[in-house]
Amino acid sequence: MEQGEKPETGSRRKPLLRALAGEPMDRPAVWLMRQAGRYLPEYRALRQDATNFLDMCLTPERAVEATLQPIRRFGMDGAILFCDILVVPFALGRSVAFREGEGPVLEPLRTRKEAASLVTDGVAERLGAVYAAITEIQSSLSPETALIGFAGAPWTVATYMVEGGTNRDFAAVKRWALGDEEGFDVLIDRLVDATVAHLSAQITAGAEVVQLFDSWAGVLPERAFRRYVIAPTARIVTALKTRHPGVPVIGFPRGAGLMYRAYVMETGVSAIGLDSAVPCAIAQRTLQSLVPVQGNLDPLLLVVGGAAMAEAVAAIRASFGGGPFVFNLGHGVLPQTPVENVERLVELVRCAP
Ligand code: 1CP
Repeated sequence: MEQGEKPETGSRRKPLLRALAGEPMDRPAVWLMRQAGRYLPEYRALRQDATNFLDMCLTPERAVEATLQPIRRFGMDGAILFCDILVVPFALGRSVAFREGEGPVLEPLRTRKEAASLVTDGVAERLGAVYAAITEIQSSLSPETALIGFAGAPWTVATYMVEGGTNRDFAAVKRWALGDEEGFDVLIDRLVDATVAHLSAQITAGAEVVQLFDSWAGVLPERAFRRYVIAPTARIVTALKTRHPGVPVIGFPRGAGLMYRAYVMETGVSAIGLDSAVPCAIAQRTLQSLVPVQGNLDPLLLVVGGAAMAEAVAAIRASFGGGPFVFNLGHGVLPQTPVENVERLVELVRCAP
């Protein structure tokens, strides 16, 4: 049996794995992007003890605890590893810091020469603490809960590396990507190799599903979307499926709009994460007919709660409930989210339709 493949079949398998395998379900499997984090008081307490955020990701006992906190409270079907997409630039030797209130700060990478000097050998060795956490999490989860590993997709990670942090106009990275395709390909190629190594090591350590977060896929025009989102994702998916057949890869090209269908057809992802702007009826016809879909409650509806949230949950379930489906948000849980709304959401998703 290949690493990561599970011997259980049919109804004995974990609900999340069954949904991702396309099995019909009485109720959808559910987990939430950013289900660990500042909206949880126990996370804020844990975070206070850590010197910095990266240290939290790279200290197995803290990463294990942060991963398990939302599972203890809400019992989701998926536990997502507590880590960050920016551990990959860190493992490539770039400086990465997280400043309070400011977000991530990286040393900007702006030239082909610098991209060519990135060393991808040894990435997985440098992130050994992450895989140690995975093995420990796997041993603490109930037999019903699946462990989700993840990485940022090359384009999204490149935006942080080139801009030097969060920058909502993407001027530097788009200028490079659109104006010097061959030079920018050098950076993307390095990130493809590093991402395959990182995800493959996560699967070997015990991740049963992996998700590629392409949070900024939506800012590219079509030609660049094909070159920097679809093509690198296809290479990562092919490499992972060769090494770990049977381990589902969820693609999340946030904001991809009309490019969602090409992304699904051309990357080979096993399932597709939908952002909240994707109309459910259209996605049901054009995407769920191809692969299982995951999403897509607006995170602000989880902040609002009450009848507005309940109605939106019912509408999403009505659209997707008849096919392969994993309930999630359209993006991450927001820090101002009331904990009781998350409890209520999980109940609503699990009640009879
Ligand atoms: O002090 C803190 O607690 C830092 C806040 C925080 C947290 C809780 C950051 C900094 N990262 C994380 C954890 C994290 N990041 C997870 C954990 C698992 C879970 O989902 O519960 C995951 C999956 C991520 C992924 C991530 N990091 C993405 C992709 C998803 C998305 O939200 O678009 C991105 C873009 C990042 C970069 C990042 N990490 C942290 C910040 C503040 C940012 C910048 C976000 C931005 O530019 O808006």
